[in-house]
Amino acid sequence: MSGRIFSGVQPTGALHLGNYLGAIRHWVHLQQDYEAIYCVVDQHAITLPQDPNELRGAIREVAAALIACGIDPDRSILFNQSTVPAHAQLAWVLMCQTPIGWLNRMTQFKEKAGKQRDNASAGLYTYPVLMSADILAYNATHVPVGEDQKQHLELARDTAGAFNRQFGVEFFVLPEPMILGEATRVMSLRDGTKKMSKSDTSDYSRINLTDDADTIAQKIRKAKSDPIEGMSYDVAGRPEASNLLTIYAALADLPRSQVEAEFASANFSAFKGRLADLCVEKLSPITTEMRRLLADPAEIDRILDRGAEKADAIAGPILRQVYDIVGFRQA
Ligand code: AQP
Repeated sequence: MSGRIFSGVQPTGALHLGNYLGAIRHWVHLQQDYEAIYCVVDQHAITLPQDPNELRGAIREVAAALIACGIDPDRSILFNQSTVPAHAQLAWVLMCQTPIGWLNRMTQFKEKAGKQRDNASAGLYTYPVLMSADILAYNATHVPVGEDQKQHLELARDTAGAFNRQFGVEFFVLPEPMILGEATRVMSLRDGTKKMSKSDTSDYSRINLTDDADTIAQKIRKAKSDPIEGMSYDVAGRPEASNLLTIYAALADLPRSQVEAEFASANFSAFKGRLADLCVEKLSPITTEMRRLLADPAEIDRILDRGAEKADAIAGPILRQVYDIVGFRQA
């Protein structure tokens, strides 16, 4: 084994192509070489308001999606965050090592809080510290994420370093980000300058792993295009064309330059047809397997419970050592 990886995904809605290409499909490959811990981060989800019944459903749905994508719960640890208390407990200790100035620099808070910053929850503001705790609770060596999480990963490294310095220990490993593949930042189908996101109000902005073939084809047909002849990669000048070429390359497992050359003289609509076919070919087995798994929610719960036990067996002792280092008396 080359190390221990931790990564998480929020149950804030159906997973989309950005989650899949930017993160999850790499998680599947990494299971072979790393001790892998994958978490449905439900405590992160409530940093924005969630309907309790929808949240319960989304936790199972995301777990089913991960398994359907190829995460093997017998090989990797798969669980939901709130069932392992060390995450929230360690977050408090780390919160006390994290200067407010570091949190003030986090761009995701600014984007998500928008103009209503004073009304945003303290949870949304301190979210990156909980993410640091998620990783450090396992002393994970590597964290595979999409580009959007890079800044939070740097904070996790800074927080680990601050703790080690404050207590004069070499306790926390500084986790390395792993930002892999061609599609590290998949953009919205409606606006090539915005990240594809679960919380975008337009369902046409993303391909969900739950979409059927007709919906996928329709969303790709309606994706924003531009009037320039042929397909070419130029992020600044042609963000939408560049995004679709990147998606194609990632799904086909081809270098982007090869895809660009292949479609250099194709018009947008011909290219979209080919992309839709490829998307359906790659995603429909996942959707079918997800539906099969979701027909037995009790089995998903059993998988998550088994994962939580294994996660707790790693994180519990690490938390107790942290408590000892900071000077807490333990029962
Ligand atoms: N558009 C994306 N392109 C590449 N990677 C992405 N990821 C998310 N969006 C893209 C990566 O997917 C993993 C899980 O993400 P998450 O759901 O926990 O959080 P997120 O980054 O906040 O994703 P969303 O879809 O934007 O969710 P909401 O709208 O709820 O905030 C992470 O590794 C992430 O980098």
